[in-house]
Amino acid sequence: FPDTRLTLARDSLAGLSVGDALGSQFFVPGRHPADLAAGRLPAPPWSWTDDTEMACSVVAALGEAGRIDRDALALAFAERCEPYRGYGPGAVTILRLIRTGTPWPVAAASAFDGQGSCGNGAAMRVAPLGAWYADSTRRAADQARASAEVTHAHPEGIAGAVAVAVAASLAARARLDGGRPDPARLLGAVAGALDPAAELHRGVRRAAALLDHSAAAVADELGNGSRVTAQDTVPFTLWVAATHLDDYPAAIRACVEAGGDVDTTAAIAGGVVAAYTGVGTPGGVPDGWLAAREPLPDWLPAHT
Ligand code: 8NA
Ligand code: MG
Ligand code: MG
Ligand code: MG
Repeated sequence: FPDTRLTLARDSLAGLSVGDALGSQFFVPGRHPADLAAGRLPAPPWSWTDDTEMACSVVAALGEAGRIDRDALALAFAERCEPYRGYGPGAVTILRLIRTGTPWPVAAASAFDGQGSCGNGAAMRVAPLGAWYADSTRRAADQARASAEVTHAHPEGIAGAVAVAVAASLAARARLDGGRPDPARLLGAVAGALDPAAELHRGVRRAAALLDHSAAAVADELGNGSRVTAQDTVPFTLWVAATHLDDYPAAIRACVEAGGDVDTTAAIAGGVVAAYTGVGTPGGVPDGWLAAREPLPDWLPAHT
């Protein structure tokens, strides 16, 4: 099973990083989602952003220790942060504090006037962790919470990570079992893993009630990440993943067409879907898209 874990996590990371890198191309003025629908891809290389940089640290942490050590993960995030990658303003401050010796619980709790961050940054990096724990949604949720806490002290920021990890765990499990999860059951299981008091719990349940709606209508009601919070990002993104679980390119197109925080919606949906489809398979991450993405850092654990 250890080799399987790394393969599932690396496939999810491929989908996450390609979604991030391709999605962020649509922030370039003059580039239109219709280009993607028509098969006109941006010229490579597609640079990845903070979403991928942090996800690589999560996968490396699992590869090294087999679990999340919060102190080590906080330091890895802080030391590997290349600030030009498009980090959120709260994240930049938290990571600078950690880098200069502030303990992560203090740094994370001080963000946003002591509320902690409910940014979508803990959710954007966590799908490969869910794929790693394909054998247990409970363990996926526990470890997602640990991976989130080092930067996101706000309960909604943490719930966003739990939701995405549980979805990716179920997607990877379905791949191993050779089944295809029903979208309503997948979203229902994700909602069941969340605190019923969380706004995100309501958002995911609402997503499950909108399965026969268009992506545009769902984004309109649930948000497309334009506020860059977990609550505004994760319900729509998991709706996309659940309804396009066997078609990676279609999931990415749905995120791009919805607009908003496109690097992050495409990273999250791409990470969950690729945990199910894999890479270079029918409906999977296209080999050509992977080749167009900027290479990942060389400190990542290799496929065995
Ligand atoms: P963060 O902790 O800075 O949070 C991101 C944003 O969420 C903040 O800038 C706030 O606007 C909002 N926010 C967070 N906590 C609170 C709160 N308690 N009350 C009110 N608003 C709050 O960083 P992060 O790592 O969570 O963010 C990740 C996102 O930043 C990703 O989308 C990533 O791609 C990047 N990013 C996105 C955009 C964009 O698409 N507009 C721009 C820059 C950076
Ligand atoms: Mg980004
Ligand atoms: Mg963050
Ligand atoms: Mg983003």
